[in-house]
Amino acid sequence: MSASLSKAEVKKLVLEEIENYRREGIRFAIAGNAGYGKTSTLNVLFDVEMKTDPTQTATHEVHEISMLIQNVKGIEVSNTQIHDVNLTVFDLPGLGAGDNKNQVAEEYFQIYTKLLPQVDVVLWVLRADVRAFELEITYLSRLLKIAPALRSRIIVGVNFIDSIAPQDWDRMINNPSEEQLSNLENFMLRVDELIHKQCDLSTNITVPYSAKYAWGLETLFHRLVDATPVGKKWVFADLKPDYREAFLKRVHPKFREQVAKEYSPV
Ligand SMILES: Nc1nc2c(ncn2[C@@H]2O[C@H](COP(=O)(O)OP(=O)(O)OP(=O)(O)O)[C@@H](O)[C@H]2O)c(=O)[nH]1
Ligand SMILES: [Mg+2]
Repeated sequence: MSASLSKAEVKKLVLEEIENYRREGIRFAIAGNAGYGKTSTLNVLFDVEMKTDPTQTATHEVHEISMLIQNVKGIEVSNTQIHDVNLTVFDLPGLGAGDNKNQVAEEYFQIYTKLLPQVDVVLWVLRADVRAFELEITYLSRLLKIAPALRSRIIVGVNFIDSIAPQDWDRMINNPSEEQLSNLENFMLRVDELIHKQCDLSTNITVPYSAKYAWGLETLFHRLVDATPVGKKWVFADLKPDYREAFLKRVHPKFREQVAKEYSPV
């Protein structure tokens, strides 16, 4: 910023920028292979109930859920407290979906290339019990060639950690067993090597969780907030320490009704 600007002018510019961010809202997207629990993740993370399926492709088009975060007190613009900011989350169809796999994947990939460059944070979901990353490496590399700026906006979620070998999740304390934790550590090293390094992601963030057992969700929510661009992060500023719960209290109750109407299982 030029040194010749007065303090008042600088303030005005900053406030304008913040106001722009506010109007635009915050946008998250969830992406990855079919059946990796993308919709389930959003269901537990945002306390909604969209349709999922144990055997068939469940999400065939982009589902958009939009919630108003109320009473945001993080910042003042022109002496007016900002109260409401919109958070939109896009649930994408799975890339490897469909009977004619290549064709459908390609069609969905086009959706990815159009939508993802417009969002602030992408959660790219892997499965802890699937060790083949070819599909992810292929599509991530292609995507990043088309939209290199996404390098700093993609974080990796490792879902299904309850299913990692030897699948002996401790239900009493709702935690992975010692052996699962040790296997998870190795899995994360492979993710680092094959996804972050090979695809050249600059975020270097991998978050293990289980949507089924609601394990690791608080950390997942934190990582999404941490990855939000600096200009928009203030929206979450006064939610600490119980980020997600505090956040959900701020979302207008009508939001859940609306999502249920549009995307609930029939
Ligand atoms: N064991 C286990 N099952 C899970 C987990 N997350 C999701 N599932 C199950 O996996 C199946 C697929 O979940 P979805 O949420 O529909 O997966 P998706 O990635 O949205 O699938 P598409 O929309 O078809 O791309 C469902 O039966 C979920 O109950 C998890 O963490 N652990
Ligand atoms: Mg889905």
